[in-house]
Amino acid sequence: MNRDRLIEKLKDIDVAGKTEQELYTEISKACMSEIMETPQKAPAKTVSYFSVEFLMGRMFFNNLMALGVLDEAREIFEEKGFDLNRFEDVEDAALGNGGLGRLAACYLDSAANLGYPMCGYGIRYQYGLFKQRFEDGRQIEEADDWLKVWGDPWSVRRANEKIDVVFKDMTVTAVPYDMPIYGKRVNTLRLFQAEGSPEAEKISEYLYPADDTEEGKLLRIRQEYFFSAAAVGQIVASYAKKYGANFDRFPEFHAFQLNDTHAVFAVAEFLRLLTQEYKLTFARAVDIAKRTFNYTNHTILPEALEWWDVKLVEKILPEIAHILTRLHLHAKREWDLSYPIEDTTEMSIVRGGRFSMANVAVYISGRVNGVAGIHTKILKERLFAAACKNDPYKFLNVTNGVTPRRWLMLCNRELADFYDESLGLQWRSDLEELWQIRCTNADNLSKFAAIKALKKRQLAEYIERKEGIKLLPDAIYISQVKRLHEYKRQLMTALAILYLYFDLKDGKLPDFTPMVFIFGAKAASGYKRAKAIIKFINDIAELVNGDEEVNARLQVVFVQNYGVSYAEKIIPGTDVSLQVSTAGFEASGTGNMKFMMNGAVTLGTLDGANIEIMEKAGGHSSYIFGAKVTEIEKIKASYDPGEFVAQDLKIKRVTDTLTDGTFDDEGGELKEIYASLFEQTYNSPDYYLVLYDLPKYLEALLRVNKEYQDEERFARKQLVNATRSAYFSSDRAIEEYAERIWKLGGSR
Ligand code: 26Q
Repeated sequence: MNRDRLIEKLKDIDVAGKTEQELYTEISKACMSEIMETPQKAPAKTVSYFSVEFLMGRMFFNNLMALGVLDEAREIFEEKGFDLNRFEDVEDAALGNGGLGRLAACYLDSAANLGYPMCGYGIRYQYGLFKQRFEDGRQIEEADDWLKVWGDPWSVRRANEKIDVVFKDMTVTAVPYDMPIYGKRVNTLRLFQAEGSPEAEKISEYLYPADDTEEGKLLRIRQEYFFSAAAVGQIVASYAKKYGANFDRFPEFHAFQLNDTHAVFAVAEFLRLLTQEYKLTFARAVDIAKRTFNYTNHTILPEALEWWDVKLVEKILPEIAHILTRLHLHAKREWDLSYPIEDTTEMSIVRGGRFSMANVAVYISGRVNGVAGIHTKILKERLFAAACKNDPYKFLNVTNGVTPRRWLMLCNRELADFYDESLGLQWRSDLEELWQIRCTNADNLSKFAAIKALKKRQLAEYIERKEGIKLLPDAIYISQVKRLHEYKRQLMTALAILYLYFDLKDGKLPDFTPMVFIFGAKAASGYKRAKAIIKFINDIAELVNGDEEVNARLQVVFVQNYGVSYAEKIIPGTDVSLQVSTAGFEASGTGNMKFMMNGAVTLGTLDGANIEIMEKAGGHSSYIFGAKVTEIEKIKASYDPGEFVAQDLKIKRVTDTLTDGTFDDEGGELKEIYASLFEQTYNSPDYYLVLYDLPKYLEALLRVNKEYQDEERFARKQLVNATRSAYFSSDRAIEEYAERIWKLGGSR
């Protein structure tokens, strides 16, 4: 890539008479042509990252920054009378639900920037994650036709590299679209589009509309096999072209990473190809697969584990079902030889007429990792205890990370500029340098505080434009942005806000610093209770914001259509990051890391990566509360939420609002929430300990409220968080994967 030449190309672009979209395409294409001409060193070993989700967000600003032309491009087009910020209307590439998909995007970014060869494989959904708006406080979903207005200039269709994927009832053509990932090397994200017939096209039409529960099983199986088989087919064919049918050296050149179990059919397809096309014995093929595949687990929620009915798989993929069954027997025989006295039922690939995709992944993988220390511990002690007992070295932890390019340099360039001025540019490639910033230095503190205030103003302007709500200017900005799920406990925050509201009305909080609560979350379309919680929070917002007695001190806003681009605004403008999941349920969290990097303090439970974040930031710079993982079981044994609430009338007053007519409940949503807290539903009453942890949550919030009054001291806590966040860079995470899992050694 030739930067000067690119600048010249940009200067040559004429803006007159062009639509925004035409200009967007032209500028993007100019960048693409430079990217594509960057020469590539042939890699020694390549990582193939299999993921059914890639939540890339907006590529325009990120890529211009990566190419080092963002500032100059802004100036060039400014002079021509065009403000590049108008491209903030470009749709996000939202081909993912949440954490797992965004992690894949961060990892692609880091691998490219560190120079590791990695190719992402996934599906090019025609419609990404639904767009969300609120009507009467309720979530309305709309199809995300992300290509319609702006197209996709950042990808190249490779029709000549298409490949057929065969199902029993149809053959589907997988057409690759390649998106270059620009860094020290140019890597590729290859997304397959399904073509050939109207039924075929359905496979890549929609992102599976859930991040946790089940829906449309057959289509989901088709999606999973579709992209896994296309990717494996191409990788294996290109290897065979070079080395023939001798696959002994395959693991020298390829490491496969399964981003959760959603691509486990890749294992079966790999075995199918090696045994049927290349005539290896089954045992030989399994041996090679074992040296190639690795698996990352992202959730321990039982309802999110993949179990596919053998009958269902047989129906559309009989050979694949046969291979998985054969693998089951193969594994059993191996276990009988290696651990004859152990009970290995738990590790079984087929159980009760279903394939356990997690057990396939664990059996075949050289390395299995969790995504935060405590999560990996739970995997080893509970979910995969039997497998771990027999093969402890297979399991390891790699705590997640997020890319500091998008989540600091791009979304908070003021903070990045401050670091440049203080430290020079070295920190940009080594975040550990940030430890050198002195957090007690008055000059540093006032500069940091000014940046935080500016980012808060920018956020307030943005929210006013998008939602029509004016945020209080002099308040603590507290954000809870993430998918809506009971275990993440947005409901607990809602109840805490109501509690504060009543206290304020009763004049019980005399020195209260104004607080603004910012929510952002999408609820899975079939997840009724999550949708009810959105409705409840919007009801509370209406009550609080409309009450002249309190609305100068308390404010609630639930932003619509939260996603990557919204996050880029909210995170830098936040003082306090809420990470309040029930201990043991959030595998890691990655939003928590983005907030830390931008100098928000964490108010949260000892769950997922919060634990490690609070370790790095120190107890004085974090607000920890709530039941610990080790206590949960004991608490639950004797916990009765009805009794609990009866002992605290102020909490009872808050939960009573769900049924006492404080809010209109025509749709019955609030009653349903009430039932979830006090009755046996699909879970035991208050399964996630919302009420149990509420008093301690309130204490923590009030501690923040009080300590924020000493603004300088609070800014110090924030700066400590920002400057100690290096560990949560995805560069660190990818280095760990490269060394401990992929064995990339000399491959860059
Ligand atoms: C399950 C069964 C059938 C169909 C789909 C699914 C399914 C789909 C998506 C199950 C899980 C997901 C997504 C999980 C996810 O996003 N997990 C998050 O991963 C992050 C990255 O590691 C963590 O930080 C979060 O803690 C974790 O919740």
